[in-house]
Amino acid sequence: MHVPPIPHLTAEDPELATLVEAEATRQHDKLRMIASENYVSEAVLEASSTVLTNKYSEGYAGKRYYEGQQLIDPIETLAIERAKSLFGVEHANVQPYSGSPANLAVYLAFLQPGDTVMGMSLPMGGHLTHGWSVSATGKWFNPVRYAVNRESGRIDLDEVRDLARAERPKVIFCGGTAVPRTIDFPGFAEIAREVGAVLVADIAHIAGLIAGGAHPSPVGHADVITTTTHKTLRGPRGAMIMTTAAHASAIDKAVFPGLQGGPHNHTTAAIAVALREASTEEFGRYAHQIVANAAALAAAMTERGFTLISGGTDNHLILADLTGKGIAGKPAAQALDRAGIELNYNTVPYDVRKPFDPSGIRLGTAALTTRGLTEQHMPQVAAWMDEAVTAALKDDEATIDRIAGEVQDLLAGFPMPGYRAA
Ligand code: DSN
Repeated sequence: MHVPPIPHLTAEDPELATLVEAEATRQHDKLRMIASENYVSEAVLEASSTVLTNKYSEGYAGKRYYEGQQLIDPIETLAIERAKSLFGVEHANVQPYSGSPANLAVYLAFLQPGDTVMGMSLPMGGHLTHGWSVSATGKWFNPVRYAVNRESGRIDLDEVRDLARAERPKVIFCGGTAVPRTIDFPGFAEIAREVGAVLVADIAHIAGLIAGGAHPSPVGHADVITTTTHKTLRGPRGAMIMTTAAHASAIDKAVFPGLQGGPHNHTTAAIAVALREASTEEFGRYAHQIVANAAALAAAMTERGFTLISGGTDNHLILADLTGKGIAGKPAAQALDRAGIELNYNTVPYDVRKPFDPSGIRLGTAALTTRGLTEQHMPQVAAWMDEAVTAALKDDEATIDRIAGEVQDLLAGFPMPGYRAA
C-alpha cells in the first residue's frame, strides 16, 4: 500500500485511489532504471502533500504580492539556504516549476530573440532546451550545436572551442540528458571565457552525484547552474537555478515575473527536505554507490555483448546501441518493461534511425540504488536484460514473464520508500 496512506482519497475518489495504489505497486515490483527517475523519501512525500499547496506567494521572501506569507517566507528561505550550503553557491532560486522552465529563465535573463546559443545536440545527449529545433529555444534563438566524437562517443573540447570561436554564442550550455561521462566544467569555462559567453551547467542528471561528492562540481566554473531536483538528487519534481551573486537579480527577475506566477510552495518545502537529506554522509555514500553500481552494470552489459556509447560510464547513466543485438531500441525497451525492467528507448550519437524508433536504450542506477541493490546484483540485471532482449527477438513471452517474476522476487527483499506490503 501507498505510504503515507491515502484513506481520504480512497473514500472520496476510489477510482483515482486505485490507480495511485496500483502505481505504488508497479514501482515496487519493477526494476526502475529510467536514468532521470528515483524514489523520494517518505518525508519528501509528506512535505509534497501538505496544506502549503493552498497558498499563493508570487514574488520572493519579504517582497510578495499576496498577504499571509509569515510561514511561506521562512520555508522558501530554508530551501534557498540549504541549496546554497549544499552546493556552495552564492545564490539559489528554488521556484522554477521544472527543468525546462529553469532553462528558459536563463534565455530570458541573458539573451534577446535571435541571439546565438550553443548547446549539445539532442541526439548526441543534450536537452531540448539547449537549442533543439522543435523547442522554443531553437525556434526563437539561433542555436549552434556541438556533438560527440564519432569514435570515442565523448565530447571533444577542441571541436567545441572551434565552434564557439566561429559562432560567438552569448550562452553556452554544458550537460545533458544522455551523457555517460564526466563533464569537464573547467574546460567549458575556459572556452566560454575566451568567447565572452555565459556558461550554464545543466546538472539535472548529476546534481545528486555532485552533492554527494561523486562528480566534480561546476561551482567556480559555470556562471549559472540549472538543475531539476528529482533525478539523482532524489527530491520532488521541481528545479533550481544557482548563480554567482552577480547574476542573481537577472535570474530572479526572469523566473518571476518573467516566466512564472506563484511558486509551488508544497514543492519548495519538499525540495528543502531533500536538500537536507542530500547533505548527510549517508547521501554521500548513496551517490558513490550509484556510480559503483553503474560501473558494475556497464561492465556486465559489455560482457554480454551490449555496445555502450563511450565504452562505459563515469556516472549513473548508460547509453547502449542495440544494433549489434539485432533489435531496435523501442521494441527492446517495451520487452524489457514487460520483463519488469523499466528504461527508455533513446537515440544514440549519429543514429541512423528516427527519434521515435531509435537504435538505443538509456538506463540509470539511481532508483535501484535507493532500493539497496549493490554491485553484486548487477551481473544478474545484465543477464536479465540480455535474456529479455533475445527473447523479444523470438517472441518468447514465456521467458519475458519468467524474468518479470524473478525481478519481483528479488525486489521483494528491498523496501521501497512510499510503499509497504499490505
Ligand atoms: N525527461 C528528462 C530525462 O529523462 O532526462 C529530460 O527532460
